[in-house]
Amino acid sequence: MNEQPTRADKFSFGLWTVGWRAVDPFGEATRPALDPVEAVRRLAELGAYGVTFHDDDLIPFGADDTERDRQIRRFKQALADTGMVVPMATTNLFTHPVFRDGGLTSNDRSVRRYALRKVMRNMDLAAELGAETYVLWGGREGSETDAAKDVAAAMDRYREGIDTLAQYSIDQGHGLKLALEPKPNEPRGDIFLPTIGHALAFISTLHHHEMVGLNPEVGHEQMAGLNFVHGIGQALWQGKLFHIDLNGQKGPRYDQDLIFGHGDLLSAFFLVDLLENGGYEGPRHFDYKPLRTEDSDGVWASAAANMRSYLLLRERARAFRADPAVQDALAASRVPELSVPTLSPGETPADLRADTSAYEDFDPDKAAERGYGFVRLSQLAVEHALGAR
Ligand code: GLT
Ligand code: MN
Ligand code: MN
Repeated sequence: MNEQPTRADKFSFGLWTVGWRAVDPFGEATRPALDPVEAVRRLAELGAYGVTFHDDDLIPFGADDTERDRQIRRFKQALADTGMVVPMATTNLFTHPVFRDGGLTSNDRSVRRYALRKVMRNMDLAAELGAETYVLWGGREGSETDAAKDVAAAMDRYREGIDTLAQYSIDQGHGLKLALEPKPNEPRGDIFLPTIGHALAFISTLHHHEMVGLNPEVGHEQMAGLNFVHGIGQALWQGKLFHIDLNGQKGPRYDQDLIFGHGDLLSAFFLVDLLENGGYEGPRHFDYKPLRTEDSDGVWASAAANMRSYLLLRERARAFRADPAVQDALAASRVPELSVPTLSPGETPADLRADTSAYEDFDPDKAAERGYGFVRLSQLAVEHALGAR
C-alpha cells in the first residue's frame, strides 16, 4: 500500500505523545524536551491534520502572563504556517502535587474550586483556537483505599463539576462539547468512571447530558479486560462517541500506550472497520507513547507508524467488506438478520403472546441444529487482516 496520510484522514496527535520524554517510575528521561512548535511542524509534514494539548503541555505550569502570551503566540503562528488545526484540548489535573487526591473530586474543596478554574482557563484558549471538543480524563479522580472516599459524594461532586463546565461553555458561547475519558486505574489505584459503561451511565444523570460524551481509549478498556470494539459500538449507538484515543495495549497490565496496531491487531482491524462504517466522523486521534528505547528519529518513525497502521487497516477493512465471499458468509451467518426487528410492524406484546408459531409450534430442538458459520466468517476476517486475500 502506497497511500500516504492526508488532511482528509483527520489524523491528530497530543503534544504530550511525541513530546513524551520517557520518564517512567523507574527511570529518568531518555529524550530531550520537544518544542511544541517543532511538534506541530513535524506532524504536519508527516500528514497529520491536527494537534491537541493539555494547558501545561503548551504553557509550563506557573508561567507568568508574558510567558503564557509568548507561547500562545508562537503556537498560533505554527498553526498558521502549517494549516494544522486544534480539534480538541484538555487540562492537566494530575501532575502537580496539589492534585494528589484529584481535581474535581478532591476531598479538599479549595482544590476542587482551583481545578474548575484551571479547566475554564484552558477552555477559553481551546475555544479561541477553534477546538470543538474538550476532554476530561480524571486520572487522579479516585483512591487507593476505600476508606478515603464517600463514593456517592464523589459522584455528586463529579457531576457538579461537569455540569458547571458545560454551563460555562454555554455561557461563554464557546460551543465546546465535553468528552469524558474512562480509565480503570493508574495513576490512582482505582479511578472513578473506570469504563465506557460507567461513564455512559454517569452522563445520563447530568443536567447538560446532551453536550457530554466520551473520549474512549483503546488501551484503557483493554486494561480492564473489556472488548473495545463492543464499547465503541455502544458509544456510537448512544450518540456519545465525541472523540477517540487510538493506541495499542497487550491485555490487562499497566497502561502501555503502544502504537496503534501494535497491541491487539485483530481488534484494531475490527475497530477501524467500525469507525469507517459506523458513522464516526471525528478526528482519528493517537494517544500513544513512543517507546522509551527510541531517540528522536524513533519518535517521528512512531508517529508515522500510527497513521500507517490505520491506513493499512482501513484498506484491509474495505477489502473485507468488498469481498463477495465475505458478503456470502455474512448472509450465511445471518448477520443482516439481526437488523430485522423481533416484532413485526404494529405487533403488540399480546399479538406475540397469541402467535403460536413463535412458541407452541416452534421447535427449539430443530432451531438448535443449525450452526451459525462464524468460524468461516472470522477466518475470512483474519485472512483479510493478514493481506492473504
Ligand atoms: C494522559 C493520559 C491519557 C489522556 C490524556 C488527556 S493525559 O497522558 O494517559 O490517556 O488521554 O488528559
Ligand atoms: Mn493510556
Ligand atoms: Mn488518552
